[in-house]
Amino acid sequence: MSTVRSEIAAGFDVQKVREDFPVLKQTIHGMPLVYLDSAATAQKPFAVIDAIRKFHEVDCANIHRGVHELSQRSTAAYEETRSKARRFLNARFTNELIFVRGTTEGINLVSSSWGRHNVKTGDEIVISAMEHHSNIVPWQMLCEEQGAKLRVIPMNDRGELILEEYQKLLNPRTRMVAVTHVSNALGTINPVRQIIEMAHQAGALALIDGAQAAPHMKVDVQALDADFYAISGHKVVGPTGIGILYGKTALLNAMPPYQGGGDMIKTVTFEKTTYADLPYKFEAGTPNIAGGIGLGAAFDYLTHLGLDQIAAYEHELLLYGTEALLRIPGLRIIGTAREKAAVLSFVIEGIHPHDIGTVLDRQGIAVRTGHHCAQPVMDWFHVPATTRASLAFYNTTAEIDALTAGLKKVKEIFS
Ligand code: 7TS
Repeated sequence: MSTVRSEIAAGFDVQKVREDFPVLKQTIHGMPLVYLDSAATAQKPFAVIDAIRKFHEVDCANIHRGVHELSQRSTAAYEETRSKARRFLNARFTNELIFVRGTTEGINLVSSSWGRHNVKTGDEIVISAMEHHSNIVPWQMLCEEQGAKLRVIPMNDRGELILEEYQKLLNPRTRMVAVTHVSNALGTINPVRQIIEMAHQAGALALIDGAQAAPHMKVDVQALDADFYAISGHKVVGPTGIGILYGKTALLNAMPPYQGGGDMIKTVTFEKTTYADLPYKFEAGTPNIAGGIGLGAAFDYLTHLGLDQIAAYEHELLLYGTEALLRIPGLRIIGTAREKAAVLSFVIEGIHPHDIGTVLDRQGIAVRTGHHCAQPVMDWFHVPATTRASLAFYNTTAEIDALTAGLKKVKEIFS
């Protein structure tokens, strides 16, 4: 299996791929940019930039309301992205894909609309110890409002969820299990198929935060049997301010609207409003049309490159990077799961991550330092913050070499 993976990776022409990303061709503080912060946001290929530009230059109009040519064009392009999202996530029906601002809004939509109508006093919501704040806080808010209880699946020292403990948390009061597919702070790839199955056996629903999975691996919401799956456009080389929430038809149909306004109604009188059918019931107001169209180009781009090819190549980068970092004395990698995406979170004894990030930046190397919006993960590992190099398919082993050289300089300065 791993030989097959490395053969696929060997066939990946990263130099050619890099030509598609104009932002990568620049120097920062006189050094070539080494962008290692793709978990925060991915860079954008020409295909996405051009699609957004074409919309504004040629097709700009509001959607779902005009008989005129421009409105028809913009509506068609925007709705085409919904079909592309269906194929990208392998959903069954196009109306199961709701446009949202991003993963955060997708989760808030479910916790508000589904949550307020299905979670009562004494009910329980299960999340995990490695969630991004966006998959903690909305559930916490819901629990406070409804008098429900938030329960947390613990993890082991490698940063893997402990499924035996998860099993113990499940009971007839469990309404929802909301877990990340891939951890942004640790890189752990969770066994979400199994997690969902266990939730269903307990009579609960399952929401998967796919923000960090969708850019790096093939996602199949039907094979996973996820009830809800949320992704952010900007992490899949698309624009910011747009994302997709997948939900099963029957669940979405039974849920009340999230926001009221234009485009989500059938009829309005002062006495009563009737709501539009799926997916429009959840899409009040003029959306991020350009973003939606750009997202469609992003789906095409990743599909064309091949998610399996991307995953194989990034895995090789992860192995290379892990080995390289471990050669640095005093460096400890936080997150060593056996199933891991290309995230390298680490601490260096005696040096604060912000100092590391600042010195690296002077060398043109962009990493993220801090708690990565996952403060409970930092608490669990007893570190205030980490430095995180998050890799994408446009990164190279030479860039990892630049990172290790940069870290050697950090050590010289601070020791
Ligand atoms: N869930 C996970 C696992 C994430 O990594 C992020 C963003 C989100 C949800 C929220 O996504 P948004 O697009 O709605 O903001 N993670 C990061 C990060 O790791 N660094 O910056 C943002």
